Amino acid sequence: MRILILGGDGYLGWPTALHLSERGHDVAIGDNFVRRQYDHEMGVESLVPIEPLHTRTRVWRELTGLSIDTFVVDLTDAAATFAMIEQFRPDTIIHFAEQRAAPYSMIDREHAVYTQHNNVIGTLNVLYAIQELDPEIHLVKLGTMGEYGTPNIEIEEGWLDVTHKGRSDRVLYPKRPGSFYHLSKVHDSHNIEFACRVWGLRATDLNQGVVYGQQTSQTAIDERLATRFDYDAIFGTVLNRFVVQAVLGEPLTIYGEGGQTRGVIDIRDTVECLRITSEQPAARGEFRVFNQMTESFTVTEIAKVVATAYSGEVGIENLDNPRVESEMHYYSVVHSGLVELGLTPHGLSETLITSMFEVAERYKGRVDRDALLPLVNWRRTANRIRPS
Ligand code: NAD
Ligand code: USQ
Repeated sequence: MRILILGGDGYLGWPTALHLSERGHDVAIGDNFVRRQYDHEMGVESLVPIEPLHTRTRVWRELTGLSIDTFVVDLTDAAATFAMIEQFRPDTIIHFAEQRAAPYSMIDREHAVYTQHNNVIGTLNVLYAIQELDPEIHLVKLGTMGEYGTPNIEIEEGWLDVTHKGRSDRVLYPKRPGSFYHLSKVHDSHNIEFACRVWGLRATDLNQGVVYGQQTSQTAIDERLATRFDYDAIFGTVLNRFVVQAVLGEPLTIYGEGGQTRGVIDIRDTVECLRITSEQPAARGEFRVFNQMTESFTVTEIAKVVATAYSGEVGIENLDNPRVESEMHYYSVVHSGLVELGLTPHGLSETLITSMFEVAERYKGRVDRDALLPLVNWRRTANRIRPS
């Protein structure tokens, strides 16, 4: 199968490209490297050094004989997006290419507008390109569990059967997201569902939980194939941050009471979900939704798992929550669709966390401790991103 991976230079896109290449697919990557620019803007770097994309693909070819084509394309540029798809002629497009940090989208007006423009317009351009160039292409789009928020009823996989005043219908599950970033994903989901309904496109929306881990069997072959590891308060996700904080002897930063519950997934399961979904496409006209998470934990539980797994002393600090979110709530999620298609999930284990401690230990000299502090407050419309 010919698979075009948009955002293939990122944390998840790069390991997915390697996984699918190793499985015999013809893989190409499209990316504009804007994630590397955010690092310059924020004054931080991935904990683990990462090679330029051309070095990554060269090393992969030298080690395996497998080629990965690359396109330097900004998805908000419609002409370039159409040209890339016309040239590569994919069967499947996996779309990771968005600004993905909730705190980044909440810095100020400019970052909120950038995030929604980049994400929503990029996805619209991809939808138009598919419809005009080849409507058989299966779009596999990364959504997020945060689209749903934390409703007081069970979260279904995308759709909800409703009976209201004696009449019944099947509707898109109501959304109540928690940042302008998460909202951009809701807007994407609606646009994609509409394109499936009116043009008969085929799409799978993967509402993914918070990802943890840094290595897959392919990235571990050679350090030049490593994917990024973000630990800062803007791009770093909770479990990855807690691992780095433990190794540095810094307290684990629980925001608020810590009762907020999130679905999580191991990076090795992420890449496998993408393979399974690509190899078993949605039908024409179908907007298929899966909840791509394997377990859920409160933030306090995640902190305790990390503290227990670490051999040294670990402090835990409850900070005033910089976000506006429920800190104690009901959380129950249906996530059987991907398992039914063949996913065998990895549970969060001490072995995995121990391997992350090893990575953090090796590179801890690269950490900028100031970048650990959460400075973006949801209640403010203009935030500093560095301590003054
Ligand atoms: P990332 O920022 O590391 O990677 C995204 C890639 O997309 C980057 O390489 C970036 O340069 C590229 N990109 C962004 N805008 C682009 C544009 N306009 N044109 C071309 N390329 C562009 O993010 P990630 O952590 O790998 O996440 C990938 C996807 O998965 C995102 O859509 C994110 O919302 C979703 N997701 C991530 C997580 C997580 O925990 N990391 C969880 C759930 C969902
Ligand atoms: N949190 C802490 N302490 C920290 C960092 C985070 O308590 O040091 C809390 C947050 O308040 C939040 C939870 O942990 O309640 C998750 O925060 P996060 O930064 O790990 O994740 P989030 O902002 O939701 O975003 C990440 C990815 C995003 C993806 C999302 C999946 O950056 O791309 O969409 O996870 S989900 O959370 O399911 O929406």
